[in-house]
Amino acid sequence: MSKRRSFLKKLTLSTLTVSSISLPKAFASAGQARKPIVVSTWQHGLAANEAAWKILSKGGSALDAVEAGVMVTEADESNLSVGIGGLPDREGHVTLDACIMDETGNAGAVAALEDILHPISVARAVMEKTPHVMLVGSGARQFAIDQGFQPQNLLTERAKKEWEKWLETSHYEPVINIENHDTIGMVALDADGNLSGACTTSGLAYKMRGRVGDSPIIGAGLYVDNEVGAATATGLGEAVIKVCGSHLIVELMRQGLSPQEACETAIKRIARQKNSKDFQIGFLALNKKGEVGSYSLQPGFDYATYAGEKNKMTDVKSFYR
Ligand code: SD4
Repeated sequence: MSKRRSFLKKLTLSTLTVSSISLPKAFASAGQARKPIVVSTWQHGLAANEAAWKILSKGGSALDAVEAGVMVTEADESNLSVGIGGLPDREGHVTLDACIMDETGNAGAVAALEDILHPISVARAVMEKTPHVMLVGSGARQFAIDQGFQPQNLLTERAKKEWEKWLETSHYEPVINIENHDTIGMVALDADGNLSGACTTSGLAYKMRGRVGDSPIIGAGLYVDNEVGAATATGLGEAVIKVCGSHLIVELMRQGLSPQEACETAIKRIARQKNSKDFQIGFLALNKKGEVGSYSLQPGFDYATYAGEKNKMTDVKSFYR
């Protein structure tokens, strides 16, 4: 028998022997992923996670879960930075950005979309029904209407009043933490071990007309690689775009970093940017094993995790104190 064949024979035998012995529990579970699990940014992540969990806990897909999850935030008028009720641009238009990625690496996005309540569902339609990844502005709006989405006014009385107050000075400064109302980024691992993610926002309040942040940009506000993990971002989009933040984190995880180490490395990269003391960035990452990591530039960022029986908030450590 050749050396190689005898080696293979031994290997098969030893494999058989090991698998026929019952292993201690801890050993047997080593290597098993913590799933299903869903994580999402900020306090509003709790309600979003509830909707996602309804799907995940019944064995549904991570893709369906993240879409349903962030739709809760999009429809919440009390939230001033996602969907209806979002603060408008400086000309008074509510313009929405969103993207979604599935476990096959497919992606869809909309940017500067107006009058449509659920940009995440339009992003999903772009992914599933067009040969493109991203539609913007009036083209995105027209596509949504063609798909049966009903146009409606998204500028609430409250947001309009805030904008009118802002107009008195027209002083523009991206606020560090918008009192826990912020972009929702959500990533999930389903019972089948598949990852997906979604990210949706009305962007920075009083931005220039036409400004697009990181949230709808694949690789910036969100990235999913089903072999490795997923990441999402919140905060000053310009800073995230410049380092391809979410893609950077997924690539760092591919090289062996934990989600926590990857988020910290990406934040440290951003901390080198000019004026990094004056803005906020928060990253949230989940790997294939269901391990979660998060890190922010400034204090004040938190995220929600639903796994097992619990849906809970976690405060995030930051680079600056
Ligand atoms: C943006 N990243 O448009 C989004 C908004 C956000 O804190 O997360 N604000 O830049």
